[in-house]
Amino acid sequence: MSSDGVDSNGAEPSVHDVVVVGAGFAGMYMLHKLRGLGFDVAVVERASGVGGTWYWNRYPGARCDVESMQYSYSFDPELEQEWEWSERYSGQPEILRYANHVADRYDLRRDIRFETTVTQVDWDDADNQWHLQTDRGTYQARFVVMATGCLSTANVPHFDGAETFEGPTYHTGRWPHEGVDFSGLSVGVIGTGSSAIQAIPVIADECRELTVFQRTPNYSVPARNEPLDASDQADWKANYRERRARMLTQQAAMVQRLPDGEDLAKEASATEFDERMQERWDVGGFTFYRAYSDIGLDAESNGRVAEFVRGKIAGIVDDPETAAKLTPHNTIACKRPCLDTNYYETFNLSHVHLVDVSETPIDRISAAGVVVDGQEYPVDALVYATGFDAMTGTLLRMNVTGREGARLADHWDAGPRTYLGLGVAGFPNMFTVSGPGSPSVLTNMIPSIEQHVDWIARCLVDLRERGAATIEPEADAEAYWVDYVNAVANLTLFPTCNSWYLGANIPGKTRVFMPLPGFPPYVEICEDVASDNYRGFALA
Ligand code: N01
Repeated sequence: MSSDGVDSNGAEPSVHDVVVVGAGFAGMYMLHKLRGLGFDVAVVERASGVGGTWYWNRYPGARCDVESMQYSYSFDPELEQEWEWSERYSGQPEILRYANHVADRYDLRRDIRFETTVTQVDWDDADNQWHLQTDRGTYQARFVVMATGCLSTANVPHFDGAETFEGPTYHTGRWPHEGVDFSGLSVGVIGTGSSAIQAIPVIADECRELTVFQRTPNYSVPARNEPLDASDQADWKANYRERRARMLTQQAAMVQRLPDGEDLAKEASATEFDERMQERWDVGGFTFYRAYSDIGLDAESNGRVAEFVRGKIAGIVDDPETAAKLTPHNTIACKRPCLDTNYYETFNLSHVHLVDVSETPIDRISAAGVVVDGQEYPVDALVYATGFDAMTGTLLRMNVTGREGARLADHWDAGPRTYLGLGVAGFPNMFTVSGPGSPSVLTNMIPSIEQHVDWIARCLVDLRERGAATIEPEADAEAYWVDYVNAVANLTLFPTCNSWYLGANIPGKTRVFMPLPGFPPYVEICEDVASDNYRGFALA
């Protein structure tokens, strides 16, 4: 960028009040909200359509594990009433249709520049503006909102020889739009996280042979998906305000089908414990993990619940050796809990094979398959269900620099540092929606997104009314918040396993717990900060 604001191609930058990066559920609502408040907003989006995570994750079986009536926007009662969901948990195509409906209904597309990837984001102290470079021109704005999603940069682990593989390879998070026909093929799947657990039963239905390469076995609970009962949907719609309000009082911003248990798992009698867990296993969904109040907090209680699921695996999987390989021994619900439809059952099919790569990792990929411990497992197509560089990957890849050219990558060298998961010291007028340090991925994402967007919008209006040009977290407030998030996480069992919450899935990534457990107290703090003259932020 030259001093006269002209980019290297000689084109004038596109100048706005706010540039929003990303047109998923966060970016779309941010645009709609700020537009309604009179701001000039441009959204840049690397995909060719809206929907964010639901645009990219088109793998077979992709489905939300938050129930449909709760995984939707609440900001417009008319939208709530007019949209009809068809299943208890919506599949990816239906959620993407909903995202497109929202984009059309609120005429969002006219302010979204699709197929535009941000390559550099620089704050200029001289003009108090952000300057964004993209592969399709430059942008300039006083404010930038990173609505880039928590799971938007695919993790493709390095395997020697991967480039020599002669068949097609896919990553679950970048699935081809036209779909993939696996019929008659031998397919390999690497990974057994949420994406794989959903994809494996569906791919197994279609392909000739399926070989799953598992590094860590995973706990999974039945989702019990089913067509959404019309009277259930009507009941939700008739009571939406009260239900939405109740969702916001819950730790994960969603209500469950059964009331939360308030007692301790470790104190329950064997009969009472088994009956309660069985009831929740039969109902399906995350209510399973709310059976007792201490499942995520107390190792002994957690161990009882883990043992219950281990018993289920042993009961479902016919071959004892396969059952043993599929059986996890780590803390349950320490990694992101998975919900499934026939996951463990799939391993009873004679054409489905499980290869344990926990002790002998994948040696390499050959032209014809995957090599483990010197043995080649031939596959025609290979699916990487290997997850994401979560929460920080996308932000860091945009080469953000703040005051005096300080790099976000340096500021976050020892793990992400934010205040409230909303702002970063030294990076004025930059907001992160569902950023590290906020409840984000530990919650139902849409209410979390709405809370952040509403907070940011209120903040921008307040700044406009006060005539303030900049807002940024104070270094002390940020340091306090990083300690606070760590202290809260350390009260739980979350830090006891290797999860992407900790960055443990990416070689070399600093191990630090990134999201903040507990939605309601967090919302209260955000409200309090805003009402208390944006305590912890410097305004100028
Ligand atoms: O990714 P993951 P995901 N060699 O990181 C394995 C959300 N989501 O895409 O556990 C061999 O969970 C890795 O092994 P290990 C949800 O928040 C939601 O499945 O690290 N294996 C693991 O098994 C979820 O948590 C929904 O030892 C390797 C797998 O790959 C998040 O997205 C659906 C490996 C990655 O699992 C991410 O889920 C889907 C290697 N070198 C996703 N590297 C719903 O709403 C990695 N692995 C339902």
